[in-house]
Amino acid sequence: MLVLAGTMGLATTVLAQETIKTTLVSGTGNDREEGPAMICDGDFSTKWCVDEPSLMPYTIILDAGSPTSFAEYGLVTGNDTQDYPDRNPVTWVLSGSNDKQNWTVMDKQENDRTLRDENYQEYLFKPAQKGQFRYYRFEFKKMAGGTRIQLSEIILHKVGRTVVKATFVSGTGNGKEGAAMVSDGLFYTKWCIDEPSRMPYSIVLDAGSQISLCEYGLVTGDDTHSYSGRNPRNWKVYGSNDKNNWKMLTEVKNDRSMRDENEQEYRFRVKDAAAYRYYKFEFEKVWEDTRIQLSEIKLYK
Ligand SMILES: [Ca+2]
Repeated sequence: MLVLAGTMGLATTVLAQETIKTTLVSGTGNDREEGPAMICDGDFSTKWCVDEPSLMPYTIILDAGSPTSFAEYGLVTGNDTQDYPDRNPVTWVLSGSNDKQNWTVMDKQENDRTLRDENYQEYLFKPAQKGQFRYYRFEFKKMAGGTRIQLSEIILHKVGRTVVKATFVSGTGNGKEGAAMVSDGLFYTKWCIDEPSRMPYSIVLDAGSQISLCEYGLVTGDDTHSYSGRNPRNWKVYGSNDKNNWKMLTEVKNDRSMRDENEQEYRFRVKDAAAYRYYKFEFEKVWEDTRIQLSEIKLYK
């Protein structure tokens, strides 16, 4: 297991999840230190960083050794993406092949804003089209700003994450914008509360059975863009099997990754924790003032 430098108090640990060992076939750029080979050397501290507009789309072709299928791929941001978020790719195509000549498109992302201004952070994508291929080609066509791309790794995961159908147990606030709105499965319904005397605001969810939580998603409200500052800033996540004894799993302080965007999901990693049935979120601080709003909280195993 590779343990990364913590960012913003978030437990950023690559899970002991099976990954496919790949080698580089070819890629854009010939810089040694920041060349394409850095994308699959298994080291987050080295990166691929290219700014050659005439060579766009920037391409990476990986060799899985033999025809292999995978469930999800991860793009890992660079060592200084917090300072240079414009280098994150937003538009790309992923294709698979067994002969490096005939390519099957597996995934297309256009103006995707999943990658954020965080260093060494992995963002996962499920390909729309599955297949068993030896070679995988990534063509990066557009970056968040400018023409320079940087990524520290591309990782192919054999096993994907599954969203857990969680039900609401309890939380701070009732009614039309009550706490239960965070687990009704709808992005356009939200939990919105401003009662400072009841802080920290809490949400308890029931995963239905014991699960080992590997990620959770916080989804912003339907009008967060117009009403900025309602995203949580400091929070803790706990697990329990009896709703009495709670074990803290992760703590986030001064989170800056959630943006003032509507109905946008931000996923957070949890260090491999024991299995629990109940999960409690305690929101201690909101970005501005004391009103919080979230449209959903999602659990992933
Ligand atoms: Ca909702």
